[in-house]
Amino acid sequence: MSNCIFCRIANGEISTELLYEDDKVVAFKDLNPQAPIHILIIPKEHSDSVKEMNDEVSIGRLFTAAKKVAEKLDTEHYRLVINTGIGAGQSVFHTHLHLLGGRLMSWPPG
Ligand code: DGP
Repeated sequence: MSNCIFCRIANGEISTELLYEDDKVVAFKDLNPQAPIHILIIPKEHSDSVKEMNDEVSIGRLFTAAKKVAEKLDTEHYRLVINTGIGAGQSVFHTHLHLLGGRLMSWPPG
């Protein structure tokens, strides 16, 4: 049994409603949403952060999946974020892409 929470979601050990799944990626709602739409898109294969992802195809597939999720949710304006490292706000050390939408967002972020 993995002690990585996102590995356990990706492999079905923790039952979670998936909004999207393919051979490399799953997507599900964030437990602590920061916007009306807040989805996490993760690779099934574990890496601590995007810094450890070296496979360009897998990195690309995260973004392709995010676009599909946005289309599925019919959201035209959205933000994609990858927090990398504690100083950038990363708290779960399994690479994930945040898809945020459904409200106006300011720039620069806080
Ligand atoms: P970050 O801070 O960038 O590492 O984002 C981690 C996000 O993961 C945070 O917004 C809360 C979310 N999260 C943490 N644990 C769980 C969980 O068990 N299930 C779900 N759905 N989301 C989780």
